[in-house]
Amino acid sequence: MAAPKPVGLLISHVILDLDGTLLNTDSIVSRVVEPFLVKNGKSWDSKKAHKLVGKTPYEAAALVIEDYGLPYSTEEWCNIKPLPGANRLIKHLRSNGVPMALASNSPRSNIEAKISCHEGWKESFSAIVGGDEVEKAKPSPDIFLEGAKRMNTDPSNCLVIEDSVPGVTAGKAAGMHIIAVPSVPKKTAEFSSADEVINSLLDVRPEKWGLPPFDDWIEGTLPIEPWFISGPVIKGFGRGSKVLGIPTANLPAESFSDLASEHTSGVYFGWAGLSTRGIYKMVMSIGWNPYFDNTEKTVEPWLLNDFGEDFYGEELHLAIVGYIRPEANFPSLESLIERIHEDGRIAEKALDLSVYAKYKDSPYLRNPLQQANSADGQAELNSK
Ligand code: RBF
Ligand code: MG
Repeated sequence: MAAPKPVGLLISHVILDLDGTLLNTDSIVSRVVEPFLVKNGKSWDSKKAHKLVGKTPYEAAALVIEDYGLPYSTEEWCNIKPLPGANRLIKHLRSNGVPMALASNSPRSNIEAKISCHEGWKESFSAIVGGDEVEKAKPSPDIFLEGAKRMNTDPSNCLVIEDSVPGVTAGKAAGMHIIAVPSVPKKTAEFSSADEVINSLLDVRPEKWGLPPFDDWIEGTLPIEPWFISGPVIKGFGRGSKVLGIPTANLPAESFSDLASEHTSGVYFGWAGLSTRGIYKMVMSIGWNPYFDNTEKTVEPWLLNDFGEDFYGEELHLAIVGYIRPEANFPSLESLIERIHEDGRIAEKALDLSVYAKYKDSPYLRNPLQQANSADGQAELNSK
């Protein structure tokens, strides 16, 4: 992560983009495009779709749906889930009295429909500006300038959080400070005009901008709303035990296209259930392994236990309960290995804390089907 360019303690207001920044708008694409393809006799290749989405900003995909006037009820908007860290960020800024605006190219009515699904969101914004309320959409600065104006503040006091290149361009043109949270991986070069580029909203450090810091980190870990995934253990790249001495029990990429778009990359930890063996502590990486420059997103859990044998094909159930850090690149393989072992020690220790230990008894770890329908829809993978 690039360090932010120095700023004075001038920032007092935050302006947030909606699609792809707070909301996982990508899911709307799979939920609309998939049935459409199927209806037209094409088979749905979720892997391809993910790549396709990766090439254009998620926001553009959402706008296509809006442009074509595809009928979307309020209820359907509610299928779009908040991105990791969105609720946490909104709550934090609100409870610390930092005024926030929402600035989106979407029509105002769509914004209203989308945020009405999420408790406490609407009340948290002192201004909402839609694409239909200004002359020119992003990358023009109009939307952001209007947001500042409605909050009665100067653009230079505003910190913008944006996932798209046009959004970053718009914010810069408005004379604001920008944190980019790219929805699309490996394109960080295009975001070089942003003041900071981060992986997910979990990595926002408000104190870097003179705003009140988060106080929810515990012993180097961040509790998250748990999510649940499962699948048969497959062979990874053969780099696990052979090169690193870290045998990861990889899950098949095809089976978590939803998950892949729903959960940003990073190092997480939690509990792992193996159908025939028991429940173990686990630390995992999700993402593109920047050190190896993978082209596909992978989920690589490392079970913190010495099994003494492989267990490919066995059903693995995971409860992911905490976050440690973004995936990073490293100057050497040794430093990567050292860091992964450090992650293991952090997870091992943290999982004894009651906030995390309580999930060890999740029924899902033993019988995923049981929880697949609850758990806030987070275990959809399982129904595939
Ligand atoms: N790969 C990276 O390129 N960067 C990382 O920061 C990184 N962190 C990891 C953290 C943990 C806990 C684990 C289990 C793996 C991590 N990896 C990371 C992935 C690692 O490179 C991968 O598991 C091996 O290449 C085996 O495929
Ligand atoms: Mg966006």
